[in-house]
Amino acid sequence: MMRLWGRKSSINVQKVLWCLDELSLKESRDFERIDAGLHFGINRSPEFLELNPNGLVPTLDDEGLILWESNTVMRYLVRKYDSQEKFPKDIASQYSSEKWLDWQLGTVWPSLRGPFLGLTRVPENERNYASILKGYQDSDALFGLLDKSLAKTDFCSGNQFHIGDIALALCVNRWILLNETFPEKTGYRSNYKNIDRWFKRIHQETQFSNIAENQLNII
Ligand SMILES: N[C@@H](CCC(=O)N[C@@H](CS)C(=O)NCC(=O)O)C(=O)O
Repeated sequence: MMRLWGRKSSINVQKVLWCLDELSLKESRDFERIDAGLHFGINRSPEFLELNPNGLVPTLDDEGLILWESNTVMRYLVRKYDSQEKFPKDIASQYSSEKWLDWQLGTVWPSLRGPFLGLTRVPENERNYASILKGYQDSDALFGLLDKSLAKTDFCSGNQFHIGDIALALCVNRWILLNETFPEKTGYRSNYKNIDRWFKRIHQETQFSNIAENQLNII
């Protein structure tokens, strides 16, 4: 059986769990999940480092194929298990989704990660509030770019949901929650109407809430 290492509170594990859910692959029936990371440990053990030398989650073992990097794991799951054609396969949708996946990993998350970790993991008296504010405001500006794109389409890569939406919706969720929880530390959050409409659609039409609704466990 496919095995996935990772705690449910990790944004990168959530991407994979959400993708598995969209593909109707169920925990215990189709895959085994092993809690790992943070207080669960395991991810620094020699056995785990043999699988993923980064010592990070998610890590997947599918019939001996070991994969890490959440976006790559999602790409793989869709390629191998999307027999129902849940996700669009035409080249335009596929590569538009790829573009947003890379943007999430290389551009958005590097800005939002600092405020997220700073406010949820770093003890209060050690927090660098200037850097938290800057990171949050940088991400806020970046989401303006996503908002503009979403004025033209229902989802990130066209009018159908794709894995680019998964990666970005989980970032948007943290961007909203951080501001709601620590408004005086994040500063202003823009009111982006197209993101709002898209995020509502994500709630209504996808398995998002199974994976990420109770997000206060991020803290
Ligand atoms: N680029 C990697 C990053 C993986 C990553 O940073 N994982 C974090 C959780 S989100 C982790 O394993 N942190 C160590 C821990 O939880 O102990 C990916 O997308 O999978």
